[in-house]
Amino acid sequence: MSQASFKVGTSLLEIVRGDITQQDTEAIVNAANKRLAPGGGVAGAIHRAAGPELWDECQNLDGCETGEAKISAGYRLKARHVVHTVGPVYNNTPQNAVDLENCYLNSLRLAKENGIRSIAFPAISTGIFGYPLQEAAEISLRAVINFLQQNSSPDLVRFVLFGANDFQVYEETLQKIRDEKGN
Ligand code: AR6
Repeated sequence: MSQASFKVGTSLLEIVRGDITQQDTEAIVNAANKRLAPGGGVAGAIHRAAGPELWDECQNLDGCETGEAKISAGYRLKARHVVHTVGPVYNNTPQNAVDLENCYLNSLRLAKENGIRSIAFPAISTGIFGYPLQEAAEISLRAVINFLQQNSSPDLVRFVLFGANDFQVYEETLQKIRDEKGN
């Protein structure tokens, strides 16, 4: 089954295999570029599914720095909001991990500030930006788990993995972290 879930504090952490543009969470996260322009990968898919109004709004958001997050409406998506965050371009320096963790934490903070109760993330930076999947899985899962242990919202955080291999890596990494924590 391409789905796994586990309770963290009062919230639910899910990993699923699927397409982020089809998620019915209140917000989906876009693995964006600094201009918040449509681009390829997840960003291109989200802009296509949301319609041209999304790019119109993004042009007024004043861009986004690496590790930071901005919020917009979702337009034709099922999700009411898109949280745009810019992952690091992988170059194997320690700053990469800090930036990637900040993408998740700043997206979650912005969601919380906006009263968003459910949010879906893609595997930020692991496509065009070249972040090794295993390392990215570990950083992103730990960031979300730590956030949910310290905050009572959002109620649901879902990782949406596009490929079977990506899902498997996330599933195994989540299991490893749970074993370490003894649950
Ligand atoms: N749903 C879920 N995951 C997806 C989908 C989808 N519809 N499509 C691709 N993925 P990427 P990055 C996975 O390259 O590495 C853009 O041009 C994909 O398999 O979208 O952060 C932006 O404008 C991979 O695992 O994002 C930036 O310039 C993951 O999503 C740049 O690419 C991220 O791949 C950002 O690169």
